[in-house]
Amino acid sequence: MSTASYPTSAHWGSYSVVVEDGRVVGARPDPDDPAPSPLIGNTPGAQHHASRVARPAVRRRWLENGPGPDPMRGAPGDEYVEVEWPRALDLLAGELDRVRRGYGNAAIYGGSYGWGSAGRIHHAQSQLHRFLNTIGGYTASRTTYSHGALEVLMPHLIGMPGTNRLLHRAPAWTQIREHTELLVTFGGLRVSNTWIAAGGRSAQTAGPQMRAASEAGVEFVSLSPLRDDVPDGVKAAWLSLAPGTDTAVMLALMHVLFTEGLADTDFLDRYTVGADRLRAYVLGERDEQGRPGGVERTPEWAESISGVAAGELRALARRMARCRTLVNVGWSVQRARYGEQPLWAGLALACCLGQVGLPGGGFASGYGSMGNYGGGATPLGLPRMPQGNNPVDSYIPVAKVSDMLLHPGGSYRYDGEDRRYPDIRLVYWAGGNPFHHHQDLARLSEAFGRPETVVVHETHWTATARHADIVLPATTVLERDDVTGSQGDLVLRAMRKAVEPHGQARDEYDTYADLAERLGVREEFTEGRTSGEWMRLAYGRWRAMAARRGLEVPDFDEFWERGRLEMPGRVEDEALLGEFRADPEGKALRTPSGRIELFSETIASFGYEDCPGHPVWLPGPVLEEEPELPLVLVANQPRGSMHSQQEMGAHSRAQKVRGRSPLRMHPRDAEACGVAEGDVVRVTGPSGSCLAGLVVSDALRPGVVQLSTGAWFDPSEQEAATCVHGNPNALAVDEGTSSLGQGCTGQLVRVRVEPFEGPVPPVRAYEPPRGVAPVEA
Ligand SMILES: Nc1nc2c(c(=O)[nH]1)N[C@H]1C(S)=C(S)[C@@H](COP(=O)(O)OP(=O)(O)OC[C@H]3O[C@@H](n4cnc5c(=O)[nH]c(N)nc54)[C@H](O)[C@@H]3O)O[C@H]1N2
Ligand SMILES: Nc1nc2c(c(=O)[nH]1)N[C@H]1C(S)=C(S)[C@@H](COP(=O)(O)OP(=O)(O)OC[C@H]3O[C@@H](n4cnc5c(=O)[nH]c(N)nc54)[C@H](O)[C@@H]3O)O[C@H]1N2
Ligand SMILES: [Mo]
Repeated sequence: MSTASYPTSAHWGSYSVVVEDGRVVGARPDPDDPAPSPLIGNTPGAQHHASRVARPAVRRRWLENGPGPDPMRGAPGDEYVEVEWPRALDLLAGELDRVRRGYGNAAIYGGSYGWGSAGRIHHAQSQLHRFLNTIGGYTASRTTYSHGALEVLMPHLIGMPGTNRLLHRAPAWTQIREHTELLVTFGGLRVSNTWIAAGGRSAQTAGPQMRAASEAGVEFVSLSPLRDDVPDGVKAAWLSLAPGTDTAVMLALMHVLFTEGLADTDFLDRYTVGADRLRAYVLGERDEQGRPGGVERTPEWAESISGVAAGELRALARRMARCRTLVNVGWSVQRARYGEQPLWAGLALACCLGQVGLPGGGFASGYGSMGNYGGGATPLGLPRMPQGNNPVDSYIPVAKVSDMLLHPGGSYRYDGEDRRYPDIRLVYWAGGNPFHHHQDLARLSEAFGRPETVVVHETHWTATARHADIVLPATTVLERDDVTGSQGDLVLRAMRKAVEPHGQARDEYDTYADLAERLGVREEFTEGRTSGEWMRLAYGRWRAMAARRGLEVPDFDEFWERGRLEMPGRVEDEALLGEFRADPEGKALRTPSGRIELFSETIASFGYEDCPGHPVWLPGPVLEEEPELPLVLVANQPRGSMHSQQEMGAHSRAQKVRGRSPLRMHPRDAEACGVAEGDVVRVTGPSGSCLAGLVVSDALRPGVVQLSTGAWFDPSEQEAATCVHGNPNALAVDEGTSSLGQGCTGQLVRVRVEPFEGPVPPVRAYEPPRGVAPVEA
């Protein structure tokens, strides 16, 4: 028997896999990782799981009837035919050619949202986009499910793309420990979320750093519906608030600052525009349109909405004004209807405190949402696979995918534009699982019935793969060479192949090269290189860029031999908008006013009722009393996995209750609903239902239940529930944050919870579809 250990990396960290006789049998944390993520325990079970895609497969109905809309796509019992690679590639190349000639390249949807894997060369989206660009382009997607509202709103307010500066250059935890006295976080600081970073982190430092900050005396206040949104060992005051009410709380905190003379008027005058409009609104002198009259946004008013005591809010506002305070708005808070408002109000609140741009003070968004925030920054990017240019300018905001497929030519509003959906004939997805991530899965299933052809590359038979006409098996990171790293982590890592590909799985690069060959553009796609040669080239280009900045890194061979390198040029002392604070004229922001826009003429000119010219209180749909749906469900990120990936692995499985995702509920609510610990329950929301396993806990605010995302969508017993496995998107509502951002709103939904009567149906989510032969790995 041969045993070896291979270092690898995933979005959930860097670790080693133990390989015995060609099979991954274990996962070992890196010895110098202070707090390794338990998600690595999912890898051995997932790598060789029976749900791996082993051979190219084509849906029988598509094969027999030809391309066309088909409401049967994804239906339980739908059958596949396994074919040889050359046949699959011929079919797909022919179909791509038919669609682009008949309808133009904009009829191909290649938005293909999703996290794929950590390696930067075999990055699924980059590969797909490079290929589609080579054959004439595609309809793309913009922004993310993570922070769609933020990405559109923030450039209007601070004149810089949010994700680059605002998020990645947030003050490091070391700076927080040194300078911050009070960290007020809306949406908690969920340590399990910090296990994740795009490209993975070399060591899980966020949890230990939060604890170190707490031990050093930084005070934490967590506003959240869950008490355990803060890591053990961090002393935090928990202000339990009703989901979707953060903006009311922020307006009330500003009310205290304005009425008690605590607002920093010098800062507001010098660095912001529109503070007077906002002040008049907060004090009830003006309504959201600037007309005389309105509601005074007092702490008592906010208490009646949020449930946080007025006295607590007054005390908090006073403390915030006295201390060096950092206001963090977690991304979950904006992943809901009117999600732009808490971001804008949070920034305005930080401006009223006058500490924006000071070390350890001001505004941030992303601590506790992902591991790299607070990790410091590097001026260098990462080696990457060049994607080329898309000659087609058609795109949608990413979370509009169902709308687009269901309403070709339909109109919608987005960031000041009146736009129309393209007419999509072919959907091409690689590295994402929309049947995990999108809201209202029954509607998404209907939408996937509309195009003529759906193509999916997958490692596993996900529900998305089961909605495809052509499914091509992709290698996992353990089956290929790659490099990775992540922003704010600064360690570039080699990822060496550890095992042979499962079945007939291939590197997507080679799949695209062969497709490009059939379409007469192999040379344009490959430029004569193998993927290994691209890796060297990408590294070499990155090294040259470093050299231009006077930074030295070893050559590729040395890096590959060593397995990792520290990226030079670490920056830890950033303060968001620090340069602007120091020199407001010379470093004026790229906003119309050159300042932070607490009132935006641009946004006001769009005339959106769901996002007017300054932050306002707009009660979202989860605050509408509905006797049929008395509870609010928080669909946050799972502790057991990253999204749907490796969700069948041991660590994730151990958290399930009777094979289903755990639904957490306060004991009082459990009693009222007539359900008990360990029960299989039915959760019903506006767009459908799912089954889940009950966990009773007093860490939740009464009236709130929690069912994290992740469960593989299982519609196999639809009489029992839309999904019998526990995917909250079976019941969530498919609606944008507002006409401005059109971001994902999957975090919150109204539900009812009932005992599930009758025989409990099996979970079939991981069984490959009919016609697919089992494979011994
Ligand atoms: N209700 C609700 N829904 C949400 C959220 C929420 O808060 N509430 N959060 C949202 C957020 S923030 C996000 S980012 C999304 C995440 O949603 P996704 O990013 O779609 O989720 P993943 O499970 O990571 O999907 C990645 C897929 O890529 C596959 N894959 C991995 N490696 C490769 C590869 O090399 N090649 C190919 N072809 N495939 C590969 C995996 O098997 C997996 O199926 O979910 C969103 N959905
Ligand atoms: N383990 C693990 N970690 C992950 C991921 C994963 O799948 N698994 N996904 C990663 C990805 S892609 C992303 S984008 C980030 C997302 O990062 P976030 O969006 O920050 O994470 P969530 O877990 O969705 O939400 C965090 C907490 O916000 C609280 N919350 C919900 N609604 C409200 C509200 O209205 N007000 C307030 N004040 N609090 C509220 C909930 O209690 C929840 O636990 O997480 C990343 N980290
Ligand atoms: Mo995300």
